Amino acid sequence: MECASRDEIIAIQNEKIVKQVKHVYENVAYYRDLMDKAGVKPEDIKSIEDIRKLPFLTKNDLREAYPCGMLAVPMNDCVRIHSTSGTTGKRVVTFYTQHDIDIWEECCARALAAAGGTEEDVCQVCYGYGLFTGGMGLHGGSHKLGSLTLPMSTGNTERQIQFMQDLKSTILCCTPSYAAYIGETVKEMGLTPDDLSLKMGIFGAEPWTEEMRRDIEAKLGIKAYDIYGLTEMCGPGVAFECSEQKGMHINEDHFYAEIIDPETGEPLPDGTVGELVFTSLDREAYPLLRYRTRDLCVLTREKCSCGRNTVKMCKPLGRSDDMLIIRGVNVFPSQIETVLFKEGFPENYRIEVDRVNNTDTLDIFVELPERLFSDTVSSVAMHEKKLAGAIKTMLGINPVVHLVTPKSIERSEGKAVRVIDRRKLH
Ligand code: DLL
Repeated sequence: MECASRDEIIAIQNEKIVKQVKHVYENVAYYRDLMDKAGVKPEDIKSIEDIRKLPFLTKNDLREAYPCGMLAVPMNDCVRIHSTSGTTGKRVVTFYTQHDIDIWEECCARALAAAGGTEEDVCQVCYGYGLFTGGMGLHGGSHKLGSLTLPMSTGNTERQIQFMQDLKSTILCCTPSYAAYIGETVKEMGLTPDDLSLKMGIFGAEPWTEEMRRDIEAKLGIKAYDIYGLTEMCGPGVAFECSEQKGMHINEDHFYAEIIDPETGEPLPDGTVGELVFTSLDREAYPLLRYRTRDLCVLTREKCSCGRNTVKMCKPLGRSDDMLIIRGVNVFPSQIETVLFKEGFPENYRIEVDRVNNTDTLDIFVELPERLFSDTVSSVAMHEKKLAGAIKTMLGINPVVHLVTPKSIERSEGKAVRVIDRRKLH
């Protein structure tokens, strides 16, 4: 399937979308109302091209329909739920039939295989298990591939490393920030990558830069692959990197991707930055049509050296709702991370935004690398000034940089919280 031609992929999508729209219209009253309001009937959708006629869904719709309003099969037919972490408002709960689980695990198995994983591998899954989709998703993918699966979940990092050594784990699955933390702990334990058998990592669930990739690759002596997904579509495995490590192949036989202008909702051509929209083509229990992810992204359709013909998405450039507007300037945390790595500060950081006397403030706390820790106060001040200058060049606004003691910023075992915006509290 993964090496299907473009024509074959489109034929599959054409067939699936017609069935899926009918399934949703007949079984999800909430979406039927949206279609009726938009004046679209299932018969109007004859091929994947017609998808543009369908109304969008947003996270707000899912919250409104919480918990079962988007369910398209009887609850009895479902075998599992998962949920988003939902820091604000209601969580999103997503349901799966056995068929949905099978598809999801297949998608994750593809991701592992694309990175070179086989049944010979030992796959240590250190994404959180439970309602979060990371643990169970990669776990299922690893089983499907036939690898020996270590269901570690997060936490107890020294024990993770002990297992890694004792069971000779070859694949590590976790968030990139946890991978970096594991790398640090390996060093602290007096070990080097040569003491481990790791070959590759499957890292995702949060934004990470190319600089961070290189840092993790060096710390753990592995190749680090990106994996993308979201709870609303199934979880991890919607898209994954291949050996080329340039963009993530979307599992297009299950998910149809579009890029739209976030302001107008108009579709944008390949190669243009916009909001990523997904349609699940064959999910039974929780089939979302034209779901707006809020992730800003670019799609490309060039031929890939790995032989897959599926559309690729770039690393998400940020979320439209993660973008900070500081003194009127659009700032993505990833821009700051890129500068920090480039300037030789690959350790942990935290961004704090506040408003004092009606003016936005931007404070960036960065851990001192060990090599600079014994420096004099004046040389630390000089580094702070230099970093602030580099960030000003990138963003156009002046931050205050604070170099802090190594290891003083809290480490993350799941998704890292790097930004604290206190302005929302006012
Ligand atoms: O994070 C699913 C997942 C688990 C993906 C494990 C990969 C690995 P949610 O918690 O619903 O689901 O968060 C989804 O996380 O809309 C993106 O903003 C972000 N995200 C996910 N993968 C990546 C990635 C899981 N590779 C939201 N790069 C998405 C950047 C990512 N952001």
